[in-house]
Amino acid sequence: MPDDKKVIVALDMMDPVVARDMAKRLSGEVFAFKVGWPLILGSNADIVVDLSRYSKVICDLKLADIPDTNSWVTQKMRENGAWGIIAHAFVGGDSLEAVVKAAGNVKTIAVVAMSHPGSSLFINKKAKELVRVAAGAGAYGIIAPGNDIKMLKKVKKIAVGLKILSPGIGTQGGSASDAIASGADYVIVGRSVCNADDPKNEVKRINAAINTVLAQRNGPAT
Ligand code: 3DU
Repeated sequence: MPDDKKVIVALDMMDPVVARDMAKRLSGEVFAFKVGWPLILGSNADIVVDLSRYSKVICDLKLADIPDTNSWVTQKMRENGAWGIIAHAFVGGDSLEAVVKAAGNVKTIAVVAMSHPGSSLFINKKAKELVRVAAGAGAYGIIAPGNDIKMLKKVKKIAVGLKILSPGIGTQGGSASDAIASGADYVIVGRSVCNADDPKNEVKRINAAINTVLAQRNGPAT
């Protein structure tokens, strides 16, 4: 059965009990959950094992270290059942390759551009080069901002064979349907889902908006 969900929910919270409850509620509606430092520190990384029962888990540690250190952290996340791991591309091909190698079947996703205002100072100026670093290292995909459509389109043109995962949706101003229409394969949404009165309904609403874009792109089913 094709995996038709395109929403990755960022569980940005410290409390593993709250995260588990949210994952239970949203399981079946998402492509994956993304967990970052707050939850990993709050749970001693066991949350990755726990949440894997509900969906795929992407560990967003934004690794940016020397190859050996990147490799150790990646191995730990792999042992805990991660589906994906996010690392920075700006540290260079050797550090990213170390993640890809240690990850094995776990997907490596490289950050090539970011969504916050400060990213215009350094990282986003190098986005094209960083896409090449990601491709050269054998990454599965890249992170590119869903609230900067110009950047997303620029990156999409050269990201051949790489999946694009786009944060910056909702609270940071981006729209899921615009991001998908502009080349994102998946959108990452945190606060606007987790803080919604009805998070499940909010994910369903985003899924429906994305499906409309995809139906327009693919034309009527034959
Ligand atoms: O703004 P939101 O609450 O939807 O959360 C976005 C998530 O995506 C959050 O976990 C953040 O760490 C991550 N992220 C970005 O927001 C922007 C990036 O460039 C990369 C990751």
